[in-house]
Amino acid sequence: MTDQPGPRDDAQERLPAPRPASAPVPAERFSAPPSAHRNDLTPERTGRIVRQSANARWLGFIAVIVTSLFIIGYYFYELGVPGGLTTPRLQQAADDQQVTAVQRGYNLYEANCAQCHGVNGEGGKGPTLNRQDKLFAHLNPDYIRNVLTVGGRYVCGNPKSIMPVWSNAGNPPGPLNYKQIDYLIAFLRASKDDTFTVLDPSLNEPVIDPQTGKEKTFTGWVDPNYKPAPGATPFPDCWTDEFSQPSAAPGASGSPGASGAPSAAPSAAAGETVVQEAALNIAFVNGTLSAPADKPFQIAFDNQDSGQPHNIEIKDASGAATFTGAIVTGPTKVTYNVPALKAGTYPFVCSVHSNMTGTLTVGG
Ligand code: HEC
Ligand SMILES: [Cu+2]
Repeated sequence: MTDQPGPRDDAQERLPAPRPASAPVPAERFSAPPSAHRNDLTPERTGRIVRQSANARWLGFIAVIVTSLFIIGYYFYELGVPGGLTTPRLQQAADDQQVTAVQRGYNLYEANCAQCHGVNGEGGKGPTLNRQDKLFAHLNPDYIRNVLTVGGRYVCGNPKSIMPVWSNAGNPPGPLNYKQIDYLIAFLRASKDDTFTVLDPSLNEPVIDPQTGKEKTFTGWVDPNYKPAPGATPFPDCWTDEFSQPSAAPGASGSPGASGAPSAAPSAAAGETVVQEAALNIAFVNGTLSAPADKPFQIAFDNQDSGQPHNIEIKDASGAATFTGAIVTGPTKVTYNVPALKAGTYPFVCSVHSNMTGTLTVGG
């Protein structure tokens, strides 16, 4: 601004002081009132500054408190309150994901696997999956992944295994992708102690049980506290080995070697009855058999299932096995010598495939 005479060496805004036209130009350099140029503080101003700084200190104090509380709170939110009161946030997120994986695995299992392994893994055409000793020592995630990638032949080396390849990384590729395989593994390894909600596979909404009106739930299979009995043999690598172990020896008169020459069957010299049974497509061809009471008899068993192990196991009313025939892999014929049985009705099964069942009527 150059409308004022005199040197201007500071940039302060000045209001032009009114002056009479006649008066000489004041000698003062500044046109602001003298109060503006005071360097000392008035008592009011001092008071104000003191009050302001007290406020500022409070504000700062509160800011520090709030920030520290936030940091402490966030610390516990992130890492969990000690003593297990809350779950760390990352852990929580992982748990939620785990739950989702198990729920999806459940649906995949029921849709693809239950037909052979049973709705609860109790077994059927395929081996049981829900047994603790098996889950403990045998069905680990890597193993399950391999089985699903290679197919059933991975288990016992049986090239005719009825279990197909499931993973689309297999050869030939199966129907499930790596994520779905992960979900299945998560489900098979889920803990017994955890309860999960059944979700509708397409809607992803909880399924309501029409009877109770409540959400349907399921639990995992794995008992986290399971400990095998000391000295127990771990589950064999090949599930059928379990049946062919000599544990059944005392009553296992059906072993083809022990029961004399199988060729003796047609002769049945002693007038023994010969009952015909066959197995095809993992089922007994004759669902009902009959035999005389209190007399030993023979079962001519024709396993027509190529590559499939089958036998006949006759149970009594209590469900205990009264006769266990040797397991034979088809196509084969074998003759079982069954000891005398009292009159009655006896269910029989294939020891390998728990869904192969029939009824034997003795002395009917
Ligand atoms: C057509 C029937 C069938 C279907 C469907 C089926 N499996 Fe299997 N599974 C078998 C048979 C049979 C075996 C035993 C392998 C063999 O020796 O042939 C087996 C073996 C297994 C094993 C290894 C068991 C062991 O004792 O080592 C696992 C794990 C398994 N299946 C998981 C699954 C899963 C998961 C699914 C669904 C994606 C499935 N299976 C679908 C028939 C089936
Ligand atoms: Cu069988």
